[in-house]
Amino acid sequence: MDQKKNVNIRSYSEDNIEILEGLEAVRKRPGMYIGSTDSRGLHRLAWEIIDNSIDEAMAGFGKKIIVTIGKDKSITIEDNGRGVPTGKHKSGIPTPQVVYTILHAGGKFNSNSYSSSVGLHGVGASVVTALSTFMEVTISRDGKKYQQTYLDGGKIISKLSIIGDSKVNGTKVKFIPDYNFFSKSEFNKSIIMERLQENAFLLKGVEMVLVDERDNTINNYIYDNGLISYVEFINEGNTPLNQPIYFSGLNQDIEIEVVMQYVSDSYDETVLSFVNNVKTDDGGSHETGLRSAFTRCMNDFGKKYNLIKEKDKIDGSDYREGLTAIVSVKIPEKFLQFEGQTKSKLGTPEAKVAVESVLYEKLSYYLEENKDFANLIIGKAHRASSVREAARKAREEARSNKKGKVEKLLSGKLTPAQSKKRNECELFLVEGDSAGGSAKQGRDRVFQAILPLRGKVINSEKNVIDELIKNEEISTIIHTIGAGVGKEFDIQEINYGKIIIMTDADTDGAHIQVLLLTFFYRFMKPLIEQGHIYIAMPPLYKLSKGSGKNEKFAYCWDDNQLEEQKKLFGPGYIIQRYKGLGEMNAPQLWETTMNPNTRSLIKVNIGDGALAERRVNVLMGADPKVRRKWIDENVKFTLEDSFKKDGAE
Ligand code: 0RA
Repeated sequence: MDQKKNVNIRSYSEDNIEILEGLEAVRKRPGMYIGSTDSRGLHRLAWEIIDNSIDEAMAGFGKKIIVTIGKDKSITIEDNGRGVPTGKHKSGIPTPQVVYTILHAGGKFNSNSYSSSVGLHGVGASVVTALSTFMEVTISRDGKKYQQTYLDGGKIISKLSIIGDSKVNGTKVKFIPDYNFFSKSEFNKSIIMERLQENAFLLKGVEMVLVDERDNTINNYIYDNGLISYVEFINEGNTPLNQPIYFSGLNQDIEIEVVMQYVSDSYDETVLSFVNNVKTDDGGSHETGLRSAFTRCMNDFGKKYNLIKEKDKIDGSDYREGLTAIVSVKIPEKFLQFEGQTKSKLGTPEAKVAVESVLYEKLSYYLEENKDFANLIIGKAHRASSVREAARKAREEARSNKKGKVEKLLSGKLTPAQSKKRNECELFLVEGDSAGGSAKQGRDRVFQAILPLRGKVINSEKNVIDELIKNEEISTIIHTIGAGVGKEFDIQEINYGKIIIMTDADTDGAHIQVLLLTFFYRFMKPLIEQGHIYIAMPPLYKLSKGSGKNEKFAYCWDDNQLEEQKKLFGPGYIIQRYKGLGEMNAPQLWETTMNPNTRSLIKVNIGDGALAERRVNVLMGADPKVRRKWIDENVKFTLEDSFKKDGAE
């Protein structure tokens, strides 16, 4: 007995050395293991642990996953699956310790046929331990509750021990990231919420709960209709053209699910794809299969019933205007193949074939059974194709006499920059003529151009492209940027490296921001995707004290800053609250909001395509009731977060 114990202790200490060495590598170069050490990298830690619980649910064990963000900067992930096996691994070390402290041991540690923790994330749970000051694993199985804790990057302070009895099974992992490694020291509720909700859609009937102890909120997601609920969620706020169409099938060991729904008030195509329940942001072979089967089905039907003639120039994309589609595939590990820098593009060629053949067969049948629907979509495609053709012609015209005509059109509106280096140039879209005037005087004329916006920018969600172009403000913006619009937009041709929206810091200003962002999102999406759109941040207050030579003053961007400045200034200060840009004179506007050395800008980017899409839909879409409700529930969130704002620049 004693002897055996000794051996164990020895092997523990030996293993310790090896383990520490392994995890030390992660601590030396965290980026190599988790991609980056920004907010994304921090959240990767959570995904590593959450994916393991999701795998267990995908294998059919466990119906509930609870994620708790703690006040102590911890995060806890608890599932009610079978529990991590507690017996000894072949190395003699208890399995949980292997999984949570040995590098590369945990990439995949169950034998599910499908696994989310391979390929996309899947660096293993031990990487999380390596980058945490505290890691505690609690396992309930076989009537017992087991626990082990690791500190400061994987130091083992005690053996896996039984701490009590348990009638239920499950795994709970609590960790506190070592924030010294990360540039962000907080988990972001909305990022985690989006991810849990996404997983709840994909794991029909599994409940995902997010408890945030920092603000005492609980959100839970459970969808008995899975992907059908997902497509309805994305399209909420738009007018659906049809009930969601759902197909599923199996081909070459690949499980396929597809759901599709059209909306009548958007021309956009939204395709989301997933592999083993992990989103593939860059698409890949499963998406290719989907598009190809879809086009083929429509063309074949159209030709068969003489709805499409040989001369018609209908393109696959014409069929997909207004379509929201989700394709989710489950691929056995042996087929998995990912491409691209972020490994979020599916390579697996079998997936294209599988999706294509399942969808072609089922959709062809569906179209025969639902001829009205098929007619409707083919009619829509004809119109889309003629609009596309018209936009192409318009752009060619604009290009052939770009100089003279456009300059004339913009004279009196645009104050251009002198520099011909387009990348360096900045375009300020300024709310109102008076602020436009100050901006013109205050700017650096070498690289800053000013375009004042007078009337209301029209709501682009409700308008199709050819109507939009007729709106004067929108048309001026399109010509100023100079790169076309909609499908014909070509980012290579933009005249400005930065396009900066400068509005008053009030609700009207926020509204203009949302309208412009919606327009860019809908019709010049690459501008947002490639980080060309910014929001200027004028100060809210000016604090001053004394007069003449003794005057001192400071600008404040929020109430905290104001309070701090008040303390610094001592009694006798005067506060000016800026109600609009117009209250600042030209030098003030330059100094606070336009001078690259002193201003702050917010870079606009799209976090989650689907969510941004839906928020745009809800905010701008046709149904005012939905919009109203959503704004009431989320108003703060909306303005702060409807487009994720990156750190100030
Ligand atoms: C391997 C085998 C078994 C369960 C698990 C792994 C498992 C791992 C995790 C990670 C988080 N939650 C988890 N739940 C389960 C099954 C062993 C058996 O009971 O047959």
